[in-house]
Amino acid sequence: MSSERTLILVKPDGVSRGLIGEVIGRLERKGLKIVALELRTLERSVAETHYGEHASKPFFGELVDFITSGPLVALVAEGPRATEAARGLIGATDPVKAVPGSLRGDFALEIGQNLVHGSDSPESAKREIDLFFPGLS
Ligand code: IDP
Repeated sequence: MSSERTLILVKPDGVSRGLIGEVIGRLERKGLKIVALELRTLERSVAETHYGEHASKPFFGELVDFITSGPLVALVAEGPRATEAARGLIGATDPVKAVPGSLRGDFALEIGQNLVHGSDSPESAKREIDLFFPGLS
């Protein structure tokens, strides 16, 4: 079966709450393979590029402040339809609406601190992997 790569971030709230293992464990138990992984604190310029599609939104400044506020874990997960599979594990953007059993449904309450990022399409995944792990998409 053909394989695909996707970018996952354990956001600073997930790292500070000790949930790195929980996120990675769920990705691995689903069958996705971790092919790159790094703990890093983002520069504002990288965060602004990553979230560029939201630049005109009222919450953009808050979003960049938050994602640069401390270390996050960036990783590339690989598997069949990896982007769709990971989005299913992560759950809806608003954690109150995310179904129980998803990461956001189980571990988050606030939209601004929703624990995990996952690329929203294979095209976004390629762009995001190129930003975080050049050459790996
Ligand atoms: P996604 O992370 O589920 O793909 P996006 O719509 O791409 O959701 O939004 C990116 C991130 O921006 C969200 O994960 C969330 O943390 C933040 N965000 C989205 N909408 C709002 C909002 O209305 N207020 C504050 N933060 C928001």
